[in-house]
Amino acid sequence: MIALAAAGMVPAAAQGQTATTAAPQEQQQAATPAGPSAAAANPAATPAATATDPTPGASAVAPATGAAPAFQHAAPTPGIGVPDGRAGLQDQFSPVGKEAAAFHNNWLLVLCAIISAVVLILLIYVILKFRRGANPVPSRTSHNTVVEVIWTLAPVLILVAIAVPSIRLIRHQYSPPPADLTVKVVGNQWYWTYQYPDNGGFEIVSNMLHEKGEQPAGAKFRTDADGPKLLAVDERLVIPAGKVVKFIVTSNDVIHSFAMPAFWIKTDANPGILNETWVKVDRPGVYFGQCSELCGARHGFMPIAIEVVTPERYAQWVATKGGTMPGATPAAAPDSTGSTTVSPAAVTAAPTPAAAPANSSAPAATPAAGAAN
Ligand SMILES: [Cu+2]
Repeated sequence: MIALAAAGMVPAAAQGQTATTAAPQEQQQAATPAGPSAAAANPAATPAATATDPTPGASAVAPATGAAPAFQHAAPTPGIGVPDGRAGLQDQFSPVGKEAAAFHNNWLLVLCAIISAVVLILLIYVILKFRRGANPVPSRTSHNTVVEVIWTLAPVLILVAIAVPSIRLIRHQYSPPPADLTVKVVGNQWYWTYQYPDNGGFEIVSNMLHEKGEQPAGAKFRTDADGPKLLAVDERLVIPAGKVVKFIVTSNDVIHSFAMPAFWIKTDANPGILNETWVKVDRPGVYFGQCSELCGARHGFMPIAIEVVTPERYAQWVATKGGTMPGATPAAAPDSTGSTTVSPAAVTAAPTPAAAPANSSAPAATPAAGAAN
């Protein structure tokens, strides 16, 4: 709805009620020059018809390919990248995730089971063998060197057996390979913005999709093709498959947390601090996560959806957002001027000082948000 309002899809009078909540995002949209961002908001703002019918805005921002085809988002696969009620971990699709899940499932769980079984068997043995009925005269044994050496050494060996793969995993997690693409992830109360500095610096604003009948007037509502309830968003974070993607994570207001269970990611988004994590996902698909740090009234309603696409489709998607691919410099938009005009815009678009007071008027914002539901 907020994106709609900013894009002028909703009459100004209609937004009056939610003006307070709309403020930060509206500023963000308004601060961005008419070019890429306004057009970027368009596909989201236009209800379902967009998919088949490219809007004038979308074609206008695609100098690279001439006629930009509308980008078809993929539908999620059941049981992949979504919680499905299972007891264990979600299937993993990043190198770190695969290593961590294997470490957990094939090593930690097995060790836990063996230790629990050994302790249980010893307990049962002691209870039966040394019960009072069988030992009218109790033993007065107080030391046994062999047993003492065993119960000291065995835990040490177990800890070493856990520490070695654990430290190796941490090393892999925090020493990423050189990045092919960097995406800046910014948490906001209560939505995410994603910036693509390597693709011309455009920014997308990602809001949760509401259920049919609950969506703000004129806004798109969730369908199953978008994803599950409370997880589907209007604008997904799109990354190319098979590439090392670095996420730089920060926040505009309070502490959020950027979490994607299928990629083994959970990184706090702290205002004023840049955290870093990375993924390399080979399987194209849609994956869902949520903000995982209690960040205010609508903390539960700022999901994260990452769509992994082939590099060719990634270039298409970037074109629909008015971005550029590094290396493939289009004649219409020289790289250097493109990036210099966009970069300051991206900086001014970050509504850090302005947004803070608007957001901190929580009492006003919360009832409005409630009313929007
Ligand atoms: Cu949050």
